[in-house]
Order: sequence, then C-alpha cells, then structure tokens
Amino acid sequence: MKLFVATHNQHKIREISQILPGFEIVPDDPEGVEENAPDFAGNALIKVRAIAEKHKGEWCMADDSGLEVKALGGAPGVHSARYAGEPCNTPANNALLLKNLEGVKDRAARFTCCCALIDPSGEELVVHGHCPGHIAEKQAGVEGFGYDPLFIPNGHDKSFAELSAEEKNAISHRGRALEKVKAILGGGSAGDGSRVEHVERAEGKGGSRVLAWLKLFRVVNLPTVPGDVLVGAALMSFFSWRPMSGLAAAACASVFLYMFGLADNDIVGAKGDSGRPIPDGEITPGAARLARGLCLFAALVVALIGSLPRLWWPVALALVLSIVVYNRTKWSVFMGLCRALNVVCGVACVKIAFTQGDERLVYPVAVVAGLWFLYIWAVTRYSEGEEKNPGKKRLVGIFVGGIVYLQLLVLIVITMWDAGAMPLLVAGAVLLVLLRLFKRVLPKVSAS
Ligand code: ITT
Repeated sequence: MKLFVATHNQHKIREISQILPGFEIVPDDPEGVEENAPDFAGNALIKVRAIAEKHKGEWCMADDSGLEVKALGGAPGVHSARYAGEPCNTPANNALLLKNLEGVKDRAARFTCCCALIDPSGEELVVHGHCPGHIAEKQAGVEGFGYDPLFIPNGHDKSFAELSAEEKNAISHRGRALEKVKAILGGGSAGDGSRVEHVERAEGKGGSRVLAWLKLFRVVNLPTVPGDVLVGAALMSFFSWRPMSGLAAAACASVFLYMFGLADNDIVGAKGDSGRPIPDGEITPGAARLARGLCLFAALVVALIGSLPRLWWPVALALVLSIVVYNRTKWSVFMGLCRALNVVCGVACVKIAFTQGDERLVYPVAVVAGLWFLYIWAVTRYSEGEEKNPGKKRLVGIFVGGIVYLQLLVLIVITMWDAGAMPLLVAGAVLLVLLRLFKRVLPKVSAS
C-alpha cells in the first residue's frame, strides 16, 4: 500500500520506512507551508493537508515531532527543529539546549510524535506517541538525528544516538505513533477490533489529560468491581438477612480500593514502556502517587461514613495487602485473592451476619469466593504476555468483562431462592448496562 508522507526530513523517512516495512513510503515536500500551529497535531495537519490536495484518493501522512523539556516549560516543543533559529541547525540546537539546562538538576523530558493522516475519503485522523526520558549532561552516540545524542529514554542508560535503529524504533515516540498508524492502515488489526480506537480527532490538551486518567484507572472495567460486593451481600439472603445496610458504602469503598490498586500498579511499573500513561509521560509519577493516596483515603472515609461493621476492616486490609503484593510480584494467585476478598467485603458489610455469628455462612461464601478466585486467577495467568499479543489482549478484555455475567448468574440463582434479593439483581443488571456503555463510549481507554 502506498503512503505519501509530507516531509523533507530524510531521517524521518528512514525511520518511517523501517517501522512500516510493508508500505511503500513516498516522500513529498510540503513546500512553502508555515508550521505556525500551537501544537504538534495542528502542525502535522497543516503539513498533511498541503500534500493531500495532490494525492486525492490516496493515504497521506505527516509527522510533527519534537522534544519537550520539563525544566524549560515544555520547550523547545513545537519549535524543536528551529530552536536555535532559522534554518534548522542540529549542532546549534543541541548546544543551546545544553546551555539552557546548565546547573539544572531535574532534566526530565519527553519526545512527542504526532502523525496526522488523511484517508482516501478525505477523513482526517490524528495519533500521538510519546517517549519519556531525560537530557544528558553531554552528547553521546552517532546514530539517529536531531536531539538523539542528548536524550536518554527511561529504563536505559544510553542516548538514542547510542541505540541501534531497531532499539530506538521499538521505544521511540515515532515508533509508538506509527504502531497506531499501522493499525489504522491495516483496518484495526491491532487486536481491538475497531479502527477508531486509535484515533484522536482534533483532541484538545485538556481532553487528552482526562483520557490519560481514565486510562490509568481503566475506567471501562470499573463497573465489574461493585458486582463482587453485591454477590457477597446477596449470599446473606440465604439466611434471610437483608443486606442493604452499608452495601452502597462497601461497593464504593471497593471501587476506590480497586482504583488505588490500578494507580499503584502503574507506579510500580512506571519504568516500563508499555504504552501506559506514566511511561508515556501523560501522567507524572508524583501525580499518580497523590492519586493513589487519595483513593485509599477515599475508601477509608466512605467506610467510616457508611459505618461498616468491624469485620469489614480486616477483610479490606487483606484486600489492600493482596493488591500491593500482586503489583510487586505479579503472582496471579494474589489477583485471584483480590477479587475473592472483594466478594468477602460484600459479606462483611452485612452487619447482622456477624453479630449473629452463624457458621453456616462459611460454606456458600467459601464456594462463591473460591469460584471467583479460580476465575480471576485463570484469566490473570492466561493474560501473561498480552501486551505483545493483540488477539490475546482482546480475549482477556472479554474475560475480564465476563465476570459481570458471572455476577448476574449468581444473583439470579439467589433471587430465585429468595425474591428479597431482587434489588441486588437489578443493581447487577445496571452494572452490566454501565459496562456495555463504557465499552462503547470509551473504547480508547479499554484495558484489561
Ligand atoms: P518536516 O517538518 O519536514 O517533517 P522537520 O525536521 O522540520 O521535518 P518537525 O517540524 O517535526 O520536522 O521538527 C522535528 C524536530 O524535532 C527535528 O528537527 C528534531 O530536531 C526533533 N526531533 C523529532 N524527532 C526526533 C527524533 O526521533 N530524534 C531526535 N530529534 C527529533
């Protein structure tokens, strides 16, 4: 397939050809255009529109990229190519950057690449890729171009210019943006089943920040969490104990604990290059740590306001410990334990169950919590290596969402036994609707 690329930068063409080997890359100079937009997307669109006129009915693309340095308030940013003035002069740009960072301790920076595409029907699509890292004290290496000798990507101790082309492309901003382009050109073959998932249409900065937080908290999967608590509470119906008291508080607390776990998970894996918001530089580790603390705090406040029974607290503590251990060891057993304990949180929020201390409740709770443990343990084990296998990632997403059907099934059985559990079944059905809705309207933040 032919892809016209609006650039006069031969280094970009070489990298694009390496990253998209199956495509015929045809460079075209977007002559005379003025790149005067305030952001990368705006400039990429200016360039691609300039050549799309000439290639109607074909795929066209432009890459606008640059380096953003935290201590310089995001400079050189969109002015990366001409940081030291017109015309583009790489040695002068690098020298100026080093001069401006003299004596600066916090040298955090990130490369951003924005690819704007125009498809054969004329529709405009925009995708981004980021690579976080820091600026070295002096230049090193001869590979690559531009600021490569000064940029050390996170998780490495060599500059981009010391890495091979393959190594750079595997983690670079351009590599990441072009992976999304590849999925679009291939009709969504990245395993998400939807081409649109990778596409940002004229998205403002505020919008992408919100998106990054939705991604961090994997909002699409959140409706699966309160259902565990509903199931636990509904089990108490077998003993004619009405589970309403404290249920909403326990469900809310479980959602906050789950969010605590997700923030913690990404903080622990912050050095990885998984395409998650922290490695991608969309959320700083400091902000994520604050959010993690706030989620834990919110869970405690909700539990206190809902005056959850004393027994809820050790169960919640065991849940927090399982989350923390899982995030640091990645032992799937602990993930299974987390969701099983979530069910037990539902049992533990039914005050009367424990004031009466009926040992009969041990059996149904053990059976259901055990079922949850096995299901989540198996899904987590299966999900290992999903990042590199889009087909697997999609299946895992289906299995994770599938727990809502398991919750509904158990709630239906309990309601058949005792119609008093009907409100819980209705709440379970609402969660299923929410899950479907989130999957439909928030496909870009889908994550297992
Ligand atoms: P076109 O506009 O013709 O595509 P350009 O070089 O002017 O070429 P940009 O306006 O996108 O491209 O500016 C990108 C600048 O950012 C580039 O000149 C480098 O200084 C820097 N840059 C972008 N990607 C880079 C990379 O992978 N390695 C090093 N520097 C990079």
